[in-house]
Formats: sequence, structure tokens, C-alpha cells
Amino acid sequence: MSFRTRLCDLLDIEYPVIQGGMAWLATSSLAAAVSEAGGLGVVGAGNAPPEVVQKEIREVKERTARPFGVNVMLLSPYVKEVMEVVLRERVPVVTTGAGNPGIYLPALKEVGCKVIPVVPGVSLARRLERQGVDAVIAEGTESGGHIGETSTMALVPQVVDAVRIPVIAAGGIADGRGIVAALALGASGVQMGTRFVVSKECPAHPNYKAMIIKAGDHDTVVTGRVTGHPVRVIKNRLAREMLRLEAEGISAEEFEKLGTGKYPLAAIHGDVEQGSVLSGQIAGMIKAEESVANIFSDLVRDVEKTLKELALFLDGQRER
Ligand code: TUI
Repeated sequence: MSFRTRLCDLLDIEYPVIQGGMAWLATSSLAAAVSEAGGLGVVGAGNAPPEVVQKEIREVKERTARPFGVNVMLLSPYVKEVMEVVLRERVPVVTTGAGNPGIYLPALKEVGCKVIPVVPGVSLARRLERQGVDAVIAEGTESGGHIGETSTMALVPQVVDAVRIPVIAAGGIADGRGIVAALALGASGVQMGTRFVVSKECPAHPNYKAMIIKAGDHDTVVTGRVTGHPVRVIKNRLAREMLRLEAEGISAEEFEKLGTGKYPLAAIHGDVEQGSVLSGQIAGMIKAEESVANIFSDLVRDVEKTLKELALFLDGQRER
């Protein structure tokens, strides 16, 4: 079965599934596996220095001949240098997060790089379409990490109605039902993060993966609203402490000091109580670590099953 959309043609991929560019977690190993499975693998630059991003890009190129992307986190202190690496390495696709990539667009387009920014709302989507981006990712507040305010269910159809370029739905999607729901909202594809964190090819510490597997539907919280950059994480000792200090009126500067170094502490060193365990609300659905190839075969089977059930419903042969 195939469920090709215009996103597949745009990116030259088999399935309209993009992997989230998670800082520390979206390495060459994960990105190459996703691209090899027929989706778009993405290296997450996060706050990494340009030499590290360059090394990861070269490793992806060694592991797969298929298209891949780099996610540029626009609040990174190295954003300019990372963009230079992306241009030099002729990376086929750039996704961006945590800001407006407008000033980098002319240079990226000049080398033929496809640019797909994350947008938290309609106005930025419209503005970026006018500036020539190739697609947008409408990321709902269900997502892990730095988030906007609007839910995927409300955001995606509003962005779809506002632009003509393909819209990719993100936030709260981890299986075939979620993919079909996104297509029903008018999206041309999905971006998934949390499910790929719990894959064999993702280098997240085993404690990090175990925490997502153990999590239920109510186990994420949003910290850092005081900084203007809210982040969804699994509720652990650090998150509780952060929420308590925020309720007591901690300043943005003090909060940011408290957060420094907390992503790698959990993701790499496995301290999932004192570190930040970034995860989407869909964590409760993820039950086991799997290979990326298995995740893709499961997604494809599940999309087909869901579409068949909907067709039976339409024919009056199934109740809803
Ligand atoms: O970027 C993400 N998720 C992230 S980035 C990250 S590292 C970080 N940690 C703490 C604070 C800030 C960053 C961890 N997780 N997702 C994509 C995303 N982009 N979510 C929200 C946005 C966004 C928000 C505002 C995109 C554009 C935007 O526009 C503001 C403007 O300048 O118009």
C-alpha cells in the first residue's frame, strides 16, 4: 500500500512522515534509519557547534543515499555558523524551530535547499509562505520540547486554510490513526518525535526511553512559561521543582540558569529525575522500543487498517 501525498513528491520520499529534529537525540544514526525506511530523517542541530553538525551530516550521507534534513534551532548561539554548514554541505531539506527563519531563506533557496519551518500559528505560516518556504509544519501544543499554545486539532485546519503550500501536522501523532486524522484535517504529512525517541536507532539513554514507555496520558507538564519559551517535559523531580519556583515568581534569568545543561543530563547521562525529559503528550501510547523499520511497517499497516475501517463505516457496515 502507498499513501503518497504531494509532500512525497516535494521531498522525494516514500511516506509522508518527517522525523522531529530533537536536540541531542536526532543524530545521524536515527536520521539515516528514518530516511532508509522511506521517511525524512532529520539531524537535530539543537545548540551543537557547527563542527558537530557537519560531522553528523557527513555520517548521514555515508549511511544513506536518500534525502534527509537538518533541523536548525533558531535560538542556538551557533545558528549562523550552522546555516553555513548546511549550505556548504548541500543539505536537501532544512526544518527550523523556535523562531522565524526569514533572513536565511534567500541563501537556502539559492542552493536549492527545501525549507520547512515549524509554525505555531496562522500568521507566521502566511508570512513565510509569502517569503517562499516550501511547506510548513503546524506543531500543536501536544508536542514535546518548546511549544506553542494551540492544539494540533485546532491549528492544522486553520493553517491548511491559510496557505497553499503543503502543511505537515505535528504534536500528538504516533500511529496510523494519528496520520489518517492529520490527512483528514488537510495535512499533507506528519512529523513525529516522541515515537522515534523510543527507537533502537535513537541514542537516548535507556532510562530516558523507559521513562517515556512508563508515562501515561497525564504525565507531561509545561515548564518555563516565565521565559516566554515553554517546554513540555515528563513530570519528574526537576519539573516539579521548576513549577514550584515558577509559582513562587522566579525571574526568567534565574529559571534559565536552573535549566542549563538539563537536556543532555537526561538524554545522554540518563539522570531522568534531575534532568529534563522532553516528550510529547502521546508518550502514554508508546509501549516498547522498536527498530525504525518496525515503526514504519506498523504505521503503514495501521494507516491502511484505519482507512479500511472508515470505508466500511461509510458503507454502513461498521458502527462508530
Ligand atoms: O523548536 C521546537 N522544539 C524545541 S526547541 C528546543 S531547545 C529550547 N529549549 C528551551 C527553550 C527554547 C528552545 C526544544 N524543543 N519545536 C518547534 C517550535 N517552534 N515550537 C514552537 C516554535 C515556534 C515558536 C515561535 C516557531 C516560531 C515562532 O515564531 C516566533 C516569531 O519569531 O515569530
